Amino acid sequence: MSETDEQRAYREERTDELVWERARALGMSRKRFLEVLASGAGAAAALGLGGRPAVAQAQGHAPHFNQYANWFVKPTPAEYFIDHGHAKEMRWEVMKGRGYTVANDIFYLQNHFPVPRIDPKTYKLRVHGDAVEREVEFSLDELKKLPSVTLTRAVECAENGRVFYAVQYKKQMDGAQWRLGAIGVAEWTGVPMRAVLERARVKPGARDVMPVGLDGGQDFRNLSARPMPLDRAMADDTLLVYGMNGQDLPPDHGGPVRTLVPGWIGPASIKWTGRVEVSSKVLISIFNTEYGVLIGPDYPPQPPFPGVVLSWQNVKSAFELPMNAVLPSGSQVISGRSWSGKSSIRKVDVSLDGGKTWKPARLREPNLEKAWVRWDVDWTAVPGNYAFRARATDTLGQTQPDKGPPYNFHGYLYDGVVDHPVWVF
Ligand SMILES: Nc1nc2c(c(=O)[nH]1)N[C@H]1C(S)=C(S)[C@@H](COP(=O)(O)O)O[C@H]1N2
Ligand SMILES: [Mo]
Repeated sequence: MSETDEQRAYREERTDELVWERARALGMSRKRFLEVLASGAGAAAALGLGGRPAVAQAQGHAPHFNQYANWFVKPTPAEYFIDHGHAKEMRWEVMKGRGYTVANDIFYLQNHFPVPRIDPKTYKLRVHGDAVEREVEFSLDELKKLPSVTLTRAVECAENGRVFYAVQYKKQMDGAQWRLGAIGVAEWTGVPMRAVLERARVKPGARDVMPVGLDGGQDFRNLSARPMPLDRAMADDTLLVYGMNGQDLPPDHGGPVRTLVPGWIGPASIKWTGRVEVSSKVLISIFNTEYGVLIGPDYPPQPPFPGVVLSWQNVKSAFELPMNAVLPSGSQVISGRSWSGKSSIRKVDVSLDGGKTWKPARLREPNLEKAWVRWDVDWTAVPGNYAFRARATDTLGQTQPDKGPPYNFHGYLYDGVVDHPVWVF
């Protein structure tokens, strides 16, 4: 389904509003601004303020060259990744027999712009806004001198599982056709965002906090930014991260410094964080208006937002197998992992016969909140075709439904129990 007229009108109006704010800051009169608008030149373009983000552009037309050739720094070999252009999905079969965390070279990727190369020696993090008493800056060394925290947590894209909307609604969504590999768990090292904000002395009226990425140019529309309420920014586990699995945070994953908001949708965890704005007003960015919002008939707009603004990820499961797996007959161990954005997993039920019979899987330690749990079941396979299913329940009682959430325009948060086709020879 394409964007409705109403959605488009909403979006365009909002863009004009933001462009006007910027124009005013540049000293333009309202009269002149309306003239520019009326000229049809496109206010943003006329003001020299950059075009549409790559996410939108990428969907419009087939490129005549590989525009993503230099998008990432690390190699993204086909044995580890499914190629979605601006995103690289982890192949689940690669995790079989591996440890709890995902190694840096296997961790999935998603960018809206090419990876910016930032010199750690000159890198600065700025904290500013109308809700701090003073603006402060930190070099990487200064950040590293603050008491550090190390946490093992997932980062998961809100689009994870999107391809299954196509199965459920017989209609393909726009954008990357992710299966379930838009998630990874790593051991992150950094400093609590709270420690950094406290240095700037947060005022009592503070409301929203927005980390802003250094990629995509310094566009006033904050193309690589996503606000969160103050309490989430001050939470113990919201970090400014500079280490991943014991190494310096790699450029692809936001190095030298990224934000980590465990359990929340991927774009909350802003990579290459260059500044953090603390505001007394509600902040908006493209990722809580155009994207990062459930938009559709079942999600009433919450003005100024066009639908339900996303925060927490939900409960999902994946088998450590290729999508159409071919297995030998005989006894073997079938394995997978399940996760919950908000908590840890209490149980996983597995069916190896398309839902006819179910049995509980063995859960292995560790089983961390906002990360995942590894599990397995024994199976004696005889030749034939099978559909594997897994259904996880977290400690809050959230369980995976038979079908995913009601249709939403971008295809976010698919958590339904899906068939995993397997052929035994
Ligand atoms: N600055 C910036 N941060 C970003 C993005 C981006 O394009 N720019 N992509 C977001 C999205 S949509 C996801 S899913 C995660 C992906 O993190 P990863 O590439 O480290 O796996 O980063 C988020 N943070
Ligand atoms: Mo994402």
